[in-house]
Amino acid sequence: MTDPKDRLDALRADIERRNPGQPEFHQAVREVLDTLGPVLTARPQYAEAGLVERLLEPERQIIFRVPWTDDHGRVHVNRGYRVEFNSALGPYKGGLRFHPSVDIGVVKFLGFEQIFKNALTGLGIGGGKGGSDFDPHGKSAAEVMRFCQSFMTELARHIGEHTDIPAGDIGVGGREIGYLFGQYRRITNRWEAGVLTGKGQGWGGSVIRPEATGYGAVLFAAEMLKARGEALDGLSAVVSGSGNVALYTIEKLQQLGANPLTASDSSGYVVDDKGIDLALLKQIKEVERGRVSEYATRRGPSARFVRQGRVWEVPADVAFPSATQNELDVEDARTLIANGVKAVSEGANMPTTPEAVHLFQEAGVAFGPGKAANAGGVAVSALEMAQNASRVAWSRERVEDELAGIMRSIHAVSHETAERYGSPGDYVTGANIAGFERVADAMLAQGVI
Ligand code: NDP
Ligand code: 2IT
Repeated sequence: MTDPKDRLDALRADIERRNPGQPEFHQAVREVLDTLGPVLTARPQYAEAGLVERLLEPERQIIFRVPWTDDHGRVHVNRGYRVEFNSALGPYKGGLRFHPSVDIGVVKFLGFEQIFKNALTGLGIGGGKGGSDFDPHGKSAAEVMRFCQSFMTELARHIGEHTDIPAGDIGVGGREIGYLFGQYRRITNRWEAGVLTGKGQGWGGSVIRPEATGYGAVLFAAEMLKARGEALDGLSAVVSGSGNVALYTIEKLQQLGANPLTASDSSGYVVDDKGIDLALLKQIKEVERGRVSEYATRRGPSARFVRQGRVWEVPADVAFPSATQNELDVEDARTLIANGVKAVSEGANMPTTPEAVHLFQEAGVAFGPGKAANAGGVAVSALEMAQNASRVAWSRERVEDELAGIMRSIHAVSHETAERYGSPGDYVTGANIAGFERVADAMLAQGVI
């Protein structure tokens, strides 16, 4: 039989040839394939069943036109996507991203990662992702609503509580989920709460869902530190982004006694020597939908705005990339390591370039990959689905406890799997193999489909 390594190399080359112009998808695939050699050697039945080949091909890819009219009566046309990647473990589950950089390659990278992340939660959810190249920045609420309604008019026929359940991601938060849900309900004439997650708490949303991704990323960092006999309490932190994930990363860090010093957006970052004033940052980002630079203007002398700078140049003990893919490169990793960083926990999806990941691992920094570290968001989405199915709302304490338990269990299985396959402390290998095994076993049992 072919050596697994040769087979994986051939598969990678094949993916690059058959999916041209999709660098993010190639990167996500390469990062997973690079770690699967040992499991394919140990379990030849996976290779015999063509499992990796099947995993790499989405079950379905949907691309559609989204026409909408702006406040001045001008017509615009965007492109909408939903990639239903793998449903071996449950209905497709994953967010929607509205950002000008969205194309089919970006949606496929996110959908591919989602398969393994969702498997790691231990809950019954398959992997999918969607979105649009629509740019919400500078649009009025009425324009965002009309866009969401047009987007859902097409998407509605493809989704459903037993089929595919979207949620938020970059550019899609509670407001957008509300507009999308309203249009779905109007089109279908069904109160189908479980078709979208991240809903408002008065109409089917789960407590803690807005907080879950950021909270989970911090809990994962705490677990990594604990495994080394250390704790978050008293540590300084750098956080990138100032959206949903970043804000609740900062909140949980403060709850656990750490001191987050930074936040950023695509124009630059703020650093606050006294630690971030979260009430002010939330007011600017969540209420006023303003820019992070305004924080420095309003906070006073302890804070400054660094235009076009990267938060990674601020010395700190732990780092939380929470904005977007490839935002932390090899130069940034060198700087963080030189400044003595102990742990990096990815709140965003694939924010660290592969070369930077290797540098962290070589330097002995605890590195938590997004598939494991940011799985708290989708995990609480699955808990929202459970509440919707039973028409019961759980308490804050119950959801917080469940989230903490899931993050501990993702850490434990990633840690244990890395050890079992001869890479102790390598959470990338551990998370990839643990997620893969769960999906692969389900696919094996369900036959060649
Ligand atoms: P938001 O839209 O709430 O916030 C995104 C933040 O990242 C903003 O501060 C934004 O700045 C910044 N950002 C986005 N794109 C870029 C870019 N190309 N360059 C620089 N800055 C950028 O999104 P979320 O907080 O929900 O998502 C952040 C990351 O977390 C993403 O990678 C997402 O996939 C991931 N994630 C999200 C989950 C969730 O539950 N929401 C769950 C798991 C992962 P600006 O406003 O200037 O664009
Ligand atoms: O990347 C992600 O895990 C998300 N954007 C959340 C997906 C979800 O279905 O809650």
